[in-house]
Parts: sequence; structure tokens; C-alpha cells
Amino acid sequence: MSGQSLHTMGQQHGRRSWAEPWKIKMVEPLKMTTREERVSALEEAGYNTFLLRSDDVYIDLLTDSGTSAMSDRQWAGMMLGDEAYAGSRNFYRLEAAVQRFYGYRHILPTHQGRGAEHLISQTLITTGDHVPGNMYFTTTRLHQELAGATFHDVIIDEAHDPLSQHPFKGDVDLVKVQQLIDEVGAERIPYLSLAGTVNMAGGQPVSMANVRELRALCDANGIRLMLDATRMVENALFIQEREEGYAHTPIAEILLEFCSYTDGAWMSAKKDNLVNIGGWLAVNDRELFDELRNLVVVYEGLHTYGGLAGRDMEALAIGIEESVSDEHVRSRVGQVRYLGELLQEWDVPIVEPIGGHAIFLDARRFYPHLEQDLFPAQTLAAALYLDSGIRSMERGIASAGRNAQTGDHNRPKLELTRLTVPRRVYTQAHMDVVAESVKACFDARAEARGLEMVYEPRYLRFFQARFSPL
Ligand code: PLI
Repeated sequence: MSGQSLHTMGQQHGRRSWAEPWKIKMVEPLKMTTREERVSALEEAGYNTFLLRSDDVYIDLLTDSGTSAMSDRQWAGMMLGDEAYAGSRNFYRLEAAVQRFYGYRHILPTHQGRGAEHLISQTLITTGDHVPGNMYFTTTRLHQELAGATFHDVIIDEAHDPLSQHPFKGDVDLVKVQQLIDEVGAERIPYLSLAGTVNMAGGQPVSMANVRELRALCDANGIRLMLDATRMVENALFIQEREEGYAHTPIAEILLEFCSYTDGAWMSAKKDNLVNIGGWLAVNDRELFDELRNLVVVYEGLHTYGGLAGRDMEALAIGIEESVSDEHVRSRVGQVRYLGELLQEWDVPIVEPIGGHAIFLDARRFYPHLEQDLFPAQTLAAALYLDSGIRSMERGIASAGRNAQTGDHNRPKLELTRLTVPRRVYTQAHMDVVAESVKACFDARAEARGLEMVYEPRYLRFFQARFSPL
């Protein structure tokens, strides 16, 4: 049925459909639940989708992190694990893959992205420093703050407007960076923290023109430019589609060029790189690398495994190569777009343009009658779970935490509920079911009353907070 509708849409819009460049070899049965079971599961979870048991979830769109399906080649690679404590051959395969596809010189494995964020923040930041970035990410900003820095959002204003059609809403506003330099002095800015794509803005990309300009600005002021490469492969697709001169450049070449303007990167390999666990940190500066390599043994493990098993590093090395294939990236982002376009057809408010890894429902427009302090995005995530057992994630006031100085809620302009699509896991029919459930919640929107937070952890509160319905 979905094939039929896609075919019809293809004719209407004069577009050629894509299909997944893989076929399914093994399946994992899904559990359906009754509404009563979901009511009791949600109450037990304190209305927080992070606290649900995955056995009580039907289609899991909580995150695209560590939830991808590995290929037969990656699974075969798992059998080639060299579990030596030191000098595992799989480390050298991983090192070569990062060098080849991302272009950095020195590489350290870490257990996942935040392990790398911790190392780079502790090494580069001194108490009282300032770190500008293109919108915050939860773990990234927290590690910068724990190392003693103040984070400054320097993304372009359009990123905070869910309806702005700017093609590169992840771009940094160079005027904002210059203002920060003038205010605090370049010597108090250890690095600029650049993420491609920008998760909290809706999976929005950074242009090649912007990273080139940033390189020049950073050079002029002696500031490092560090990349969060977590979804940089998806960013490369947007450059191919939208930026002049790149329409015929392969994703792999775009990725290499983009990274070449930066001094290093941290990576949550659980996203783009198609593994269930893993991360890495890469830099070009040998002296900096020596410091990082010393610190990794304190927190992660020896520098040739960094908290990963040999087999994990092998799967990761293979995943990196698979992740930069044009067919793969097109079908991955294409599936996200398919879901988003269905919702747009039904006038469900979402962040536009449609981003790389997820559809972000705009909870402010979804529930215009709910104040932000009533957690509209969390309320929507709960409603969606109750309707169909689909799990989504709040990306609004709960995720934004509290201001480190004043203790008040951070109140982000964007109040979003994220439908995050794992890579190579769900079919188009699943996307139809998701869209129909969102539509049912939209039709029942007037009934939503909001939530109250009844338990709030100190760090990254969204993971473990509990709510109760009003
Ligand atoms: O979850 P980690 O520790 O492997 O990675 C942290 C991390 C860093 N940067 C970015 C842009 C992320 O999106 C990210 C993790 N994201 C999660 C878990 C997510 O659900 O989006």
C-alpha cells in the first residue's frame, strides 16, 4: 500500500522514488500492547519515555543512537575481534578508516560520544573560558560546563524559527562569534564547537561556505575549530543537494573537504557510523593528541581500545565505510522525509525544512493552549505513546535544563517532540503507522492538559525526570 502511495506521489511531483539499498535477512518480532497496558506502563515510567521498558514499546523512535541495524559484513566483522588488551588489530583498522574517510591524523577510540566530549573538554578548557557553538547539545554543553566554560549559542537566528526555510539552519552567525571575541577576548575561547547536523535545531545542516568562513575567522584569532561529527555524513547529503557546486560530488568527498577545515572531531559512532556502541576522538595536532592519549587511559581504557571490545572496533571500521555510500545516505534521509511529507500533507506542525535524522513535531503549534512550563513536548510524547505504543523524545524545556547561574529553567524557543528514525531498521509501512498515530493525537489536541515535573535529577534531567498529568 505504501509502495502504491509513493508511486502515486512520484507521478504527482514528477519525482523518482528511491528504495532501500539492502534487503532483510533477519527479523526481530515487535510486541503490540493494549491501551490499558500502555496507561499503566506510562504511569510507572513517570510520563517520561526514557523510563519505559522497551518491551512495552511498539515502534521505537526515541533515538537514532545505537539503534541502527548492522549489516551482514559488520556482523561477520564481529567474529574477527582481536581482544588483546594492547595493540588490537581492529584498532588499526578503525584508525585507518577514520583517517581515510574523515581525514584526521590522530585517532582515539572512546566508549561513545560523551566519552570523547569529556576528554576534549577537560583537555582544552580552563575555568572561566567561553565556548561558542551552533546551538547546544545536552551532553556536549554539560561537559563544557563541567570543565569550567560558559557556553554561547552562536547559531543563526533562523535556526530558532521552526518555519524558516533557510537551507542551512545549522550555520554559525559570524557576527555573534566576533561579538563574543570582542567581549571576552580570543584567548578565553579555546575552541569553537561546530556540530553538523544540528540535532536540537531539527537535524539542520551547516554549509561548506560557512565552515570555510569559520576556518578563516578562527585562524585570524588563534581559535581552534572542533567538529561534532556525529551526523556529519547526513550533513554532507544536504550540501550535495543544496549547495552550488556539489551536486555531482560524492558524499565521501564532501565529508573529507568539510572535515579538512576543522582541527579535530569527536564522534558518537552510534549514529552515522552504524554501530550499537562506540565513539572516537580525532585531532591533527600531535601535542594535543599526546595529552588526550594520556587522559584516555584514566577514563576510557588503553589508547588502542578506549572502552571498546576489539569486535566493536571492527564493526565500527566497516560501518564507517558503509555510512558514506551515497545510496545509503539518500535512503536513510529519504525515509525521514517520507514520514515528514506525510505529516505536512495533513497540516501537522513540524520543523521545516525536514532534517536528517528525525521529524521534530512543533509542540508549541501542536498545543498552542499549553504554556511552556506545562511541558508541551513531553505531553505530546506521552500522548503518542498512549495512542499507539510509539516512543518519541522530548526536545524542549525539560531537555534544556536549568541556567547554571540563575537556577531557573532554560526556556528554549524550540519546544519539540522528536520522532527519531533508526538507520536500516523500520520500513515505510512503519512510517505510515507512525504518521497516522501522530495525526490521531493532532485531532485530539484540545484534550491535552500538560504535565508537572515531580522529580528532577541534577544533571541531564530529561533522562530520569518524573512527571504527573495535570
Ligand atoms: O550518546 P553519545 O554519548 O554517544 O553521544 C553524545 C552526542 C553528541 N553529539 C550529538 C550531536 C548527539 O546527538 C549525541 C547523542 N545524541 C543522542 C543520544 C540522541 O538521542 O540524539
